[in-house]
Amino acid sequence: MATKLHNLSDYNPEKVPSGKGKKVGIVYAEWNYEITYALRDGAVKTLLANGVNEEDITLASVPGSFELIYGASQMVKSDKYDSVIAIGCVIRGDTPHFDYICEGVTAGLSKLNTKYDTPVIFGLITTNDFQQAKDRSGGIHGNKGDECAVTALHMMAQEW
Ligand code: RBF
Repeated sequence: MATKLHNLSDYNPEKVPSGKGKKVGIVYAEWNYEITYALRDGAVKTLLANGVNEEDITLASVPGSFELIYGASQMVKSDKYDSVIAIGCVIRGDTPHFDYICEGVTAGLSKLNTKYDTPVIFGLITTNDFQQAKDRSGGIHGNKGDECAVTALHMMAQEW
């Protein structure tokens, strides 16, 4: 069966709320930096294109995806941001490590979303190989960083 390829980052640009005046923290992992830098840059570009001021975007790097939990937690607790985007890339290897990191990061970031008032956007891509990660960080499946930015804009615009 043929797989229909489509850009997963398609969204209606007219429905993206403006981020003017909003402050966004982006924490990104250095592991698989070729992927995470592309995701980070995609997020920044989309935030800027939708009204967020450059000086209102703060970038912080952490060594690996597991440290995204701590980095995002610190950003949230600082109360300086209207949203926090956590970006990482975990590629499946030969050991069960992949599962532990993915589960740990997912649980850690999820907890922040229920405990604190700042929305944390999940920008962890988890793939079987490097090519799948490339395809989702500015390749045939778009850029997940771009999607994270759009999600952050929606979450910040909502009156809760
Ligand atoms: N971090 C990532 O962001 N992506 C990975 O694919 C990744 N794979 C790892 C595989 C192994 C075997 C180990 C030990 C660590 C890996 N890490 C990865 C790093 C991890 O997120 C974290 O930085 C370290 O475990 C230190 O807390």
